[in-house]
Amino acid sequence: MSSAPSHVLPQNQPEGMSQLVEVESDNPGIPAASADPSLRGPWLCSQLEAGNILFFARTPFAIPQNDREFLLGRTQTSSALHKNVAYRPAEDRLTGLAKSEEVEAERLRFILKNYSEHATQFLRELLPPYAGKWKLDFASFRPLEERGRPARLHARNDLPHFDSFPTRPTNGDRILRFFTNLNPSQNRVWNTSQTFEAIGPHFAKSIGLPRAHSTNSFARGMRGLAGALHLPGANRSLYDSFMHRCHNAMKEDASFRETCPKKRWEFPPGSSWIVLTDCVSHAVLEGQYALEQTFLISRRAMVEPERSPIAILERLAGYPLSN
Ligand SMILES: O=C(O)CCC(=O)C(=O)O
Ligand SMILES: [Fe+2]
Repeated sequence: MSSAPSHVLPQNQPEGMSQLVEVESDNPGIPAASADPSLRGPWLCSQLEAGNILFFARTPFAIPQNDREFLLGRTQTSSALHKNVAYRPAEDRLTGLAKSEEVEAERLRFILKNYSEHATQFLRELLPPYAGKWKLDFASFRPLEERGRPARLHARNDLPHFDSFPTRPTNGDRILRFFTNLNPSQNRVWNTSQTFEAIGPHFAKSIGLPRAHSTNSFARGMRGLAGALHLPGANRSLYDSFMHRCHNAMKEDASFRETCPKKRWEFPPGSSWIVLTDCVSHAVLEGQYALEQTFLISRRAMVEPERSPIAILERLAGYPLSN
């Protein structure tokens, strides 16, 4: 990895550049880990909330070798494993596969279910302040080479962005992702730039904060009706609409993406890492074959809630941005 250990602050670094926290029991940078294990979880949470990356040189739970072989495409028969696939834990089902791919879909569902369950159990133990205070979002398998992967501008993941999901508003809750590089020989390469704390206010100025919802009873009634009819975007809070516009603005802004300070990360084969991707501006540049599980963590579970994007934006706005 191209980084100093987490407890050494590099000199002359722009504000809000992510650092790597190597989570190993003998890392002397983790304070009091051995003396008082009850401090370890909150400390790791505070590192995530500061925009740092928790890094595991080896995935902290086993992924069976025959499952890896299957995912790497050595034993499949069709094209099912040649595209990104999402797994929805709440419904125990995959999306993104065709009917003809059913046999492989079944095996893939089983592997993603396992990954999802292991990641959940692992996070429960690693990060007690967040445990159970989350909504389990999707898991995904990412078999495509990221370098040069064609995508619409707003869907491009090789341009620095804060995550915001147009179809899953969080209402101020946090997006935490657990990634694993399954590739046996190739690193997964990311850039990160400054955190939301450092550059969110700049985007708030350039794209404008959302205007407060009107409190008159007609407008309230119309919003209630739109919600009851499940109209698209009806439940999207002011926070979500800002974060989505910010995500798009970052990708559209050629000067930002070219001139923003960048740190390059190389996640080796067999490693895992955890990031709050709504406050770490990130881009994936290279790599093929990754697994990922997303958690939507209650904003109320944060150990430093005032550092959350919603708190930063509400301080700027002077009014609530959640529903
Ligand atoms: O696949 C990756 O490594 C990260 C891509 C990304 O930015 C995302 O899924 O939001
Ligand atoms: Fe992303």
